[in-house]
Amino acid sequence: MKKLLVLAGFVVFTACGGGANEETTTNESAPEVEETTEVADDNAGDDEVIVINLTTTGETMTDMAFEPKQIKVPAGSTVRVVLDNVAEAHAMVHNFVLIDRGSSEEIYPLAIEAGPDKNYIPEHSGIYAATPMANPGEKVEIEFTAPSAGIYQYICTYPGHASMKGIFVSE
Ligand SMILES: [Cu+2]
Repeated sequence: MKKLLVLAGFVVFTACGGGANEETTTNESAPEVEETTEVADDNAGDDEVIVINLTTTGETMTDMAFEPKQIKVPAGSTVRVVLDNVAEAHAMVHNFVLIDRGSSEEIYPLAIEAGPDKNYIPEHSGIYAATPMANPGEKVEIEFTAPSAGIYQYICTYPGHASMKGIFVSE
């Protein structure tokens, strides 16, 4: 009997999953059994987490980049950014830092001041969320509440990585 319920839950999840994907840029993670039972619950949707799979590509300072370069989520939603650093070169150390658009030039020097002990993440009112640094081949993640409606930016605060930028839209 229990098996039947779980199976029914899976069908529901799959149906919902299609719609939810429109909100995320990519969503390749296969639904876990635990999640399906959660969704089968009456509270489905209340504590939904939008998973954003973000990759950092490139092996040099000239071609390193975030992929995708734009993320769009509903304002106030719970977002989990999973940053997958697929690079192999040693200098390709990256993080994801969500900031107020236009504040990056102020944040970069502060990040260098903060240094490796603080993961190159300074104290700054324009920073909303940040992952730890991901070494080449490493995956890191951060869960946060999407800021109020507006256009934000995500950057990498590793020294010299100012060319890595993306647009984060809360709507
Ligand atoms: Cu970087």
